[in-house]
Amino acid sequence: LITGVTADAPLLNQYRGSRTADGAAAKPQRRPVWFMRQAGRSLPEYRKLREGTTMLDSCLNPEMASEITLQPVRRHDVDAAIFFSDIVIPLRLAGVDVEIQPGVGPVLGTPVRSAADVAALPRLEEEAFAPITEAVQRTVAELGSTPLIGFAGAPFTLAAYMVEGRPSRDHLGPRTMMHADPQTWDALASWAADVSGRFMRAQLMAGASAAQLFDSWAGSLGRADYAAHVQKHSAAAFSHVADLGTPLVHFGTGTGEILDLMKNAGDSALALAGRENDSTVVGVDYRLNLAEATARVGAETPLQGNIDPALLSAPWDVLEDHVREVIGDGAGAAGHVLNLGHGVPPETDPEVLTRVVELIHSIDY
Ligand code: 1CP
Repeated sequence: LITGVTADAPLLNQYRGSRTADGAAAKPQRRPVWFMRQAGRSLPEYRKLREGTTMLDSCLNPEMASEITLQPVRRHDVDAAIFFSDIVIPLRLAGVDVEIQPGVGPVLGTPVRSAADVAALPRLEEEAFAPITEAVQRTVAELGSTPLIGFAGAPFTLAAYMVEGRPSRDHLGPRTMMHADPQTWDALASWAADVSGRFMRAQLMAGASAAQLFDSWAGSLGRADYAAHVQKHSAAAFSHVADLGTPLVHFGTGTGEILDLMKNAGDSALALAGRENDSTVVGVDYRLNLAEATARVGAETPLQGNIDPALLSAPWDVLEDHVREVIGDGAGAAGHVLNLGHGVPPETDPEVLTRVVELIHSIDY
């Protein structure tokens, strides 16, 4: 049964396929929109607050993490907040030596490449989530009726950083490991699924209303590899939260060829939790037209996306035409939450984002 759908949560209505508890179509008051990476680099108030604090320290300071989460909601009037954190936070909480290097991204002191390395990974203790719980509770108290989205990195994307030890383009290390040493791969991906799933659960238990799994780099995998070596681990991550009744969102970039498998990863966790009638929300990147995405995943699947971030720097009329096209292409899906096809580029003019939100809210439907 779909519960908790209220007239004041247009985002959750769309995530649930616009259905109310009795199955009737609900018409939200406005078309919902939020932006991946809305919290952070493009905002001057973020850069000011972060001065002198490392990225991961700011994530683990509940007051700061909460304030950064709220900044884009105040500024842009978006329909959801995304929790300010990072996909490598569960690693740090477990005691793995990881940093976010400015201008680079996540870097590990010791990459994880052998069966012995995986066996030596520390256990993530439940108490370690205390700063996350506190930050989410503070944030939800301030947000009122605006939902907070929790998130985590999917096992493949997280493991990609762990094996490479730093950002990479082709993710050769993890892709080699899943074939050369499938047992070690499965052990590593299981560890990653456990910490990511529990990270999402901690956020939902503290008051977040939906959870998004970021498999940002899954687009480097062929269908056969995703199906054999990755899908079950992403399903396992979702299984940590599927019983909580909230919408689940699954996003990756360059994933047009595996979009149905990504939906199935979430749907299998929902089915295990007795939620056969709910569909995973599929996050679509800018490469795939939303009407084509619906053809690939089925009309019962709510979609999220997929404004091309590159067009945020194009002349306004070009951007406006593109946003209207995305809305038209998403009309055939059970629900549609507007978003970008990947994160906000750091150099984006924040006023353009505010204007995009105003445009989306002004278009009737
Ligand atoms: O130097 C800085 O100011 C830090 C930059 C930064 C920020 C603001 C990083 C380092 N992470 C974040 C926050 C963050 N990361 C959020 C906050 C909430 C929001 O969306 O507003 C989220 C959801 C993430 C998730 C994340 N981290 C992803 C998945 C999303 C995506 O963009 O694909 C990934 C791949 C990461 C790893 C990461 N962390 C930071 C960077 C620069 C990267 C990417 C590095 C790479 O290219 O491999």
